[in-house]
Amino acid sequence: MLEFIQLLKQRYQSVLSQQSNEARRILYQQRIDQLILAEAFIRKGQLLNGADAPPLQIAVAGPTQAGKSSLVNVLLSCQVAGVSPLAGYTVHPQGFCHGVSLADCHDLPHYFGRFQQLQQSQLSKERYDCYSLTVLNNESPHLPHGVLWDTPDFDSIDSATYREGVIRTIALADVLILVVSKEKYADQSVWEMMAFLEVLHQPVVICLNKLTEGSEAVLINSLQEKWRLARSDAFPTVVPLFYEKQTGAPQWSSAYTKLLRELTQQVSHKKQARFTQELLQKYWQDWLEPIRAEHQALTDWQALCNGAIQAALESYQREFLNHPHHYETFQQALAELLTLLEIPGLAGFLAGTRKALTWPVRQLMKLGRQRQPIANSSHEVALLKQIAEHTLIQLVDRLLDQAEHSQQSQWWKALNSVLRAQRTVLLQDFAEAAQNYHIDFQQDVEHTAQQLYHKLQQQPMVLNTLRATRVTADAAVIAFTLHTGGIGVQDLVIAPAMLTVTSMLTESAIGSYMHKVESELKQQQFNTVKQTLFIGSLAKRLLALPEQLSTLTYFNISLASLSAAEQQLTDKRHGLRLL
Ligand SMILES: Nc1nc2c(ncn2[C@@H]2O[C@H](COP(=O)(O)OP(=O)(O)OP(=O)(O)O)[C@@H](O)[C@H]2O)c(=O)[nH]1
Ligand SMILES: [Mg+2]
Repeated sequence: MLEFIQLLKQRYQSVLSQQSNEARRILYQQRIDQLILAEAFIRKGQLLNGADAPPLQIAVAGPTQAGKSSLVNVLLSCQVAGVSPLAGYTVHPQGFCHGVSLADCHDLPHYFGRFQQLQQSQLSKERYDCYSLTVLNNESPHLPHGVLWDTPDFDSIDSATYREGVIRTIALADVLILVVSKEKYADQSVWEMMAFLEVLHQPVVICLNKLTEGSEAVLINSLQEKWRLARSDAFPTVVPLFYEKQTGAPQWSSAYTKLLRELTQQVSHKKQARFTQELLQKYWQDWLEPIRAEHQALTDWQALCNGAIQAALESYQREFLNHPHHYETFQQALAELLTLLEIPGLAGFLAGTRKALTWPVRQLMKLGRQRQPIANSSHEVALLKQIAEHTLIQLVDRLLDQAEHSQQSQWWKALNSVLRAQRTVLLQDFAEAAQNYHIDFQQDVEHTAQQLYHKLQQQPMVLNTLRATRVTADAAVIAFTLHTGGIGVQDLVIAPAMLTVTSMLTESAIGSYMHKVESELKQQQFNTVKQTLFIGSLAKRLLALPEQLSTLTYFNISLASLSAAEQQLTDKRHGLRLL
């Protein structure tokens, strides 16, 4: 699950960097924050399940200039956190070990992941993904032993750049101290953050800083109201901190000395796994919204491709297989048949042109038999190429339609660019495949001719009539010329001699057998064209186009990895263990 959340976060970050729609940018930024929180909370669960539990963690958080660092110093009873009147002064999480050693915190680097642990003095504004841990030797009366974290603000303009550190530190905390000043307590950013953190179920203390004597009652009431609007858990203890002119720092009243110690008694990690599960479930559907939309777009694309391929096959049937003038393949089989018949007088015919008198006619036919010119002149190959071109034109239309009307308009636009870029290569490959198919299919044509020849041998009457007819010899010459490239396949279809021979055969005793082999040949041809060309070449390439979409712009998370993660989430028994 952790890996899946990290993958999701990383994809959101790269998609965000390319996103220009402002509303989407805001939404995606929120989701990245949620994912950072989820990732951190899962890591906290791992930390708690480790061999030795980490010491108590308390985080001080709040808007800029609220006095967070000042309060950290007060609670620790020493000046260790940097305080400044410059907004956004603290930019790294800084942990201070009170009564605990660095060795006690040895698991924290694992928790912080890519954040590097440095000495406080090494922290620099050049790099935000760092934190420091400083061991203190003094004992403060206000704090139990543990790590107290000063955190960067979450509301200044720059805070977006170091927000991850804030979220990671807050998710680690067993207790959260929210510091707000009287100027800042009503800010929307504060209450959005408090609402966002409710899923962590942490005990919270609110420190209301920079107060003037007597103003606290009204402000606390107002705070309560804001809390109630933002969260559904009980309103926490509010510690009023008065503005101290002489020290320039907040005063922690002795009345609250025991507060934090008491609060830490409430800390329980028993429900960590359940809370993590709740957190994931709360956001899951939102996080996956663009991924599901992409999957939907992919499904829509598959449907478009299948529809286009279906239409292409229908037009192949209509324009070729079932077209009385265009269908040439069976005629070719008949031409092949003629080369198998030993036709008296044919040699004489050829002698004039070929000086091959001594050769048996069948040998001569073999010599002339070439498949390439047939494919080149084939009306079928030309038609297949046209159908492929038309299919792509139709698909581009549908893509543009989707780009205009679908919610995933960017996805469709990008797919359209990929298709445009690939169009020529796709068509070239298809044309090559069509040519190869046509050449290979000559074998089936020859096989049909053989079938007819054997049938004729059983019908000596028909065979003899054929051999004795002058028109058969004419047709045989035409068939021969076809192989030498002298005529094209289409010429063959309309050649009168061929037409006559065809009618003779159709009306003969083998007429019904001819119909049978013709329809078998057609069926075989349809299946071959469908499988090798439209499915094996065109559809396969078209369906693979979305893989070429840039992962910078798209999530590209597979259905399989999404399903595996969902399985973990819903399968409670294993899910909790995996967390
Ligand atoms: N006089 C007075 N000044 C205070 C008090 N608390 C904080 N300040 C001043 O407020 C300013 C900001 O205090 P910080 O503690 O640095 O505030 P912060 O919340 O850590 O601010 P960032 O790190 O910038 O987010 C400093 O100039 C402090 O001296 C207070 O109780 N009294
Ligand atoms: Mg600070």
